[in-house]
Amino acid sequence: MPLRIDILTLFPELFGPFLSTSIPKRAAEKGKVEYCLTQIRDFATDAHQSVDDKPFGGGPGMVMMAPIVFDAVEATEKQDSRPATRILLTPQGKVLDQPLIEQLAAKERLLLIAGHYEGFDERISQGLAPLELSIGDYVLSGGELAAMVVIDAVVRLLPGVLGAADGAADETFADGLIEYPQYTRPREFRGMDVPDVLLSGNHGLIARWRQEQRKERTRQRRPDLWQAYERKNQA
Ligand code: 6GU
Repeated sequence: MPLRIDILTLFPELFGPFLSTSIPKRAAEKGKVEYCLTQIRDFATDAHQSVDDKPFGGGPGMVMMAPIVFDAVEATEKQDSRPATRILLTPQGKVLDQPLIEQLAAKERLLLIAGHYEGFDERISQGLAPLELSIGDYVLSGGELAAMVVIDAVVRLLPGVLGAADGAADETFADGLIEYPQYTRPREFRGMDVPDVLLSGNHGLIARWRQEQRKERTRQRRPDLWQAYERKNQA
């Protein structure tokens, strides 16, 4: 059974080119994932098809209305008998990392709720109890780009999506270190050479050099990751 990913959004058209390109497309073509878009506005009930309203207590911006989001979630969930892992994309959520992505890739169904406007009525979190996820400490105008980030990071981990050659095993974050530097032709470019070790043909030496590069770059560029790596590997 493919992983089912439901996407609830006011802008389903944003997802078309993304889902029909590159790895997300390949994953669906290989039967590893199925994408199902739900237009939240289809669940509006007034003449103007409103999905948001002014905040009680005043203040700027508009707030997504709870009844409409509840109806959209419940109607979407009924389309399939498998229980969905509900995910609300919000800058108030837990910041995504690779271990969390790995957990999501092991589920059978994900339901992503992408909001727009200033935010969601609090009773959406309270009543639907979704996992609340953020993609970083900056503000986007909506959750759609964040939903695409989640989808891309998840589907590339599904078994059989990436070829054996470009497997997800030995890359950045698989073990908490960033990637080693890579080179391809030409051997010399504008006075910059490829490190000799990579041309040596000595695969053991190359593997050791790459691992040293990963550690050194992580130490210099991502002291936060380096601290976590050292803690994990001292025990
Ligand atoms: Cl998930 N949504 C919005 N609107 N802004 C964000 C975000 C999500 N993650 C980081 N910034």
